[in-house]
Amino acid sequence: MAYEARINAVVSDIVDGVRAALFKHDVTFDEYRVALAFLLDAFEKNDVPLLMDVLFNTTIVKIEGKLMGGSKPSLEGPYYLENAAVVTDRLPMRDEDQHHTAMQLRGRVTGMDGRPLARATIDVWHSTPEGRYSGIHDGIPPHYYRGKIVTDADGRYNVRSIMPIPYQIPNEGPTGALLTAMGRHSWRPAHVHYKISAPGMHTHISQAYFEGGAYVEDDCCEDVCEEHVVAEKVEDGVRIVEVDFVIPKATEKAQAA
Ligand code: MBD
Ligand code: FE
Repeated sequence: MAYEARINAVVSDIVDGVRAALFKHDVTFDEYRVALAFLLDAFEKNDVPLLMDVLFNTTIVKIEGKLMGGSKPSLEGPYYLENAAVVTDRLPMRDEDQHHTAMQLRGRVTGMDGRPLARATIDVWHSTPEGRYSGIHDGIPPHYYRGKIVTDADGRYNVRSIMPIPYQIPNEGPTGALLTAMGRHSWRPAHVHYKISAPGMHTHISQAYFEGGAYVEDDCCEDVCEEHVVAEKVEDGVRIVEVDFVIPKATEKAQAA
């Protein structure tokens, strides 16, 4: 479809969908003004990325997963940092956090043909035991609880860290106010972020969640899917987070319907 025709088709359908909702609920002028003020406030306070994470980003993620094939993707979230250090056995952390429940991130990366992806880079990042992110929130050295893992010749990775906890997304701003006004909360289940890159391959972004954890069934960002919930498994007191990834080539993208 030509560029212009596609923009027209997508935008017209979005507008039709919104108009239908406005009619359905007989939205008043007062409510319309509140909505307009809300949008201006969200822009002014740079809260639009978070708002989009909560409302629409998961939809685009699902579409990408459908178009690309391979493992299902997840939201990237706002806290990826490009320049994490390469780690070989454990993510750097504060000394006082060493006593928290350990977790072992391990698994295997393959292509769509089932062959191992050697020397792929897996960026992993997760919250501190207080539900904060290094380099973003105050007081935590920026390289803690983050790292780039490089897969071995068999596509495997294996790195130690400590368990994150459920995390409350920033809720002092307009997005938090909207969730509260809707009677919703702003919690995400404990999660680990992954970003996998290798030359010529599609960059795959994912998250892992913990079976039975708080908010797994009720993520405010609606990102959790069954495939990303890791079954409870403990070896010598260490929570095993075993996740395999199947990554398409950058050129393997399926044709849009
Ligand atoms: C997060 O840590 C996150 O993962 C998402 C998706 C949104 C806000 C904060
Ligand atoms: Fe996160």
